[in-house]
Amino acid sequence: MSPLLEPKLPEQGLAGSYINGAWHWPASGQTLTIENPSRRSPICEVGRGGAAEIDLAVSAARAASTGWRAMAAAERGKLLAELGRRLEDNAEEVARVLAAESGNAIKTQSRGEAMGAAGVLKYYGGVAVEQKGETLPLGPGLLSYSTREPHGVVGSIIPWNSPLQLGAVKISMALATGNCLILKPAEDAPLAILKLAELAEGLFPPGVFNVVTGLGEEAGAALANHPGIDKVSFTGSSEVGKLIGRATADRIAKLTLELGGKSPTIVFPDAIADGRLESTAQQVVNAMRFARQGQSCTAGSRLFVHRSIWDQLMPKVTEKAAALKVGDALDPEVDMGAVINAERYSEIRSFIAEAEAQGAEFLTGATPADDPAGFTPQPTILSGLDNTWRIAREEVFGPVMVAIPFDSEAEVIAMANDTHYGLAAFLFTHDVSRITRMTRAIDAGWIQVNQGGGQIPGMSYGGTKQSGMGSEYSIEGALEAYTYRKCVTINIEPAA
Ligand code: TXE
Repeated sequence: MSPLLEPKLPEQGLAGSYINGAWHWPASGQTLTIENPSRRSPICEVGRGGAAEIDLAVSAARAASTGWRAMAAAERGKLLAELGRRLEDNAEEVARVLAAESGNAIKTQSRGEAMGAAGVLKYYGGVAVEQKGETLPLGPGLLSYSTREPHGVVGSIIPWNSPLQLGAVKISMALATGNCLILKPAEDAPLAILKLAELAEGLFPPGVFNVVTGLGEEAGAALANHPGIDKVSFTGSSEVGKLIGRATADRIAKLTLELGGKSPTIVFPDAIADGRLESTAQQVVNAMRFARQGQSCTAGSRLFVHRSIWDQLMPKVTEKAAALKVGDALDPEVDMGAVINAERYSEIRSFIAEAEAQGAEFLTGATPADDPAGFTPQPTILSGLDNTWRIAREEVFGPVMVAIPFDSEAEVIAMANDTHYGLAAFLFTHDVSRITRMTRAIDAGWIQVNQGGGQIPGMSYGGTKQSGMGSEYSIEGALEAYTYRKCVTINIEPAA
């Protein structure tokens, strides 16, 4: 076991699942080994929970639901904000756990993610009171008003690419709106979420916040299919999103999905004029999410560059990507760590090898080694291909950006939208009319102009087309997705 995490044994408390305010070892006694993808070495074992643990958690959550939804929103908000503060106070330790299990570098990603997750908890803690309804002025004889009611018990399933941030979003949205939650973290990276559950010990009433660790097809499927789950919130692959959609459709359970992306980054000539070359190139690299090895659903992985500035911009972008230091996510000097596991590494490898065989040109990077010491592909930028190639159409979920020149606005809009995804886009130009035309034309839930930043608490974030449904990070998104409107109309008798 690693001194990094020092996971507790069942008799010491932490044993994989946190159910009804206590640590729980799965009935089967089976475990999953959590590995450090930078070092290809085991970190610790967690419980391999399944249907039995989901049943227990659902019962606990249903029992807690009446009291939790009745609590004043301000009180619920205070508890969430307190969890955010506890996370902030322990951010460095949690960030180290996160870096070890996810492969995301402590310097560029994991430390920021721990603080970002705390910020999300505090944001929703503050806005929990905004769970407001509406009234209608119907004259003296009627009072008609609506309230926002929680669905009841929410099941959330999250991936491994940014587990703490995504977990914090799911916890916050469910709990702020008066729902109880069962969170199923990814089997590859559940440890930071367990740390968060440890920080939540004694904070929420038992059963309000539960974590069940286990495999997707076991614990995840049991959660999505459970009749006691009123709403499912899922972030992950489109393939599993569709499975969950089918499972919830049978009982009309509410559903939000945050799925993949193949986001365009579009650079017009004026974006490098007037001394902006350096900063634009840097933002293009940021948009690609190299700090997460490109394992981000928003990654600007298709770079469209106006042909007239290709020879100026591409060397700069390439130079900046190539300068990123790749290695062990816990090394304080490393910018880019490891991809999550052998399977993902090998898929990324085959995407790049296929493009190489088809004649793509490496501006930087190479087809990754067959059997590496850690799952650490290099930042890779490919050109000499077009938007129809598989590597330009499918989500690689690795540090691979394809660069394609364009000549006209109409041409680049057509290429940007020629995808079944519609999550994010990055646009680089300072021409207000062009910005307005382009932002109107591009199919994406989130368009950033002249920057490649991350999600902002308070701003609704979600995709169109096959990138998902529903939005996160804002109180409006939480109200739409985690509550329903209950309308009450009262016939008022006149005074006798
Ligand atoms: O995701 P999965 P994977 C995309 C990305 C990546 C690909 C595969 O392209 O390469 O998906 O990643 C749980 N019922 N994204 O295979 O399988 C699983 O345990 C219920 C984009 O790791 O979707 C985990 O908790 N749950 C994405 C979660 O689903 C199931 C982030 C995600 O795993 C399940 C991740 C089932 N049958 C991957 N099967 C994004 N939007 O950011 C698995 N799970």
